Amino acid sequence: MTSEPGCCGPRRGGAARADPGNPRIRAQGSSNGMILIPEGTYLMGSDEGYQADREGPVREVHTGAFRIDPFTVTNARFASFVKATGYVTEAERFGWSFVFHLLLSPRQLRTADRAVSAAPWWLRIDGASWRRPEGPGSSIAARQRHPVVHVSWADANAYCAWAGKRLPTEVEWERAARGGLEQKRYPWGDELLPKGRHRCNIWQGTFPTVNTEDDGYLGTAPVNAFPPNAYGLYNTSGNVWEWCADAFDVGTRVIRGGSYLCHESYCNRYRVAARSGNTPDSSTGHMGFRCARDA
Ligand SMILES: [Ca+2]
Repeated sequence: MTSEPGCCGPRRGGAARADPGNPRIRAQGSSNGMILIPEGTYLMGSDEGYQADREGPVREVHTGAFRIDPFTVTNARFASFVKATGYVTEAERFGWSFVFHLLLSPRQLRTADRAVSAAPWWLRIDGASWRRPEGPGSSIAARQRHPVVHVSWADANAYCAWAGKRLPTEVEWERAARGGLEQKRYPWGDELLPKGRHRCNIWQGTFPTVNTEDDGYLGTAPVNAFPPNAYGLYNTSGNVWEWCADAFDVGTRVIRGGSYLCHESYCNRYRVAARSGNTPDSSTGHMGFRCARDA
């Protein structure tokens, strides 16, 4: 098993960008549809995974009561935010974002920049953004209920501020994702395929070249695909990485949950204790977010 730095989240790499110039955002929204997680303790982390990820040691942690969204933020919801505020995302201001190679056309593959030497399956695509997830000519028209992607940590925070919400802390995220189960590998238990059924959108086949799509999806799945965990949260394992509020390391923020690119042989970070990080200005086609709120 290998773990390359570009596997979970290729990084933008510090290029300068224009002044944001985004409007002041006025909070609105309500906690309708959010899930109340009561005050309590749970066993966080695991003793497996990659040492450098610092999943362990397993320890008891406490959270106050909080609310969390059952779904990651969809393209439709993000479009409402942009329409109401005129917000311009970091990917749009930089003028490009990272897209996975199998989602691109032969022409794009010939001409685009393979920007991450350790992970050549990530291409820097000019014009890729939440509106055009695979660059010019692509669209979210048929993906209204899919997670918004190509959003940076700052973009996620701007949306949350507008919605009157916030990003979950990592401790909150894992508590909610575990769904009340103690020290299970996945939000539904220890078996990846209970009764032979797929429970999340990850990778089947040979990474990064052949995806058999046994779970039904090559890229993102709708946010309500697959059954929820016992708390009612959907897709906390796989589909898209989810930004959390906390720092992961110096200069990076936590991402949790893994994505449609995770595979047992390569990057098994779709486990509920798994964690990674990315720089807050980075955006990719496999990172999104869900919102939380104080109870
Ligand atoms: Ca899949």
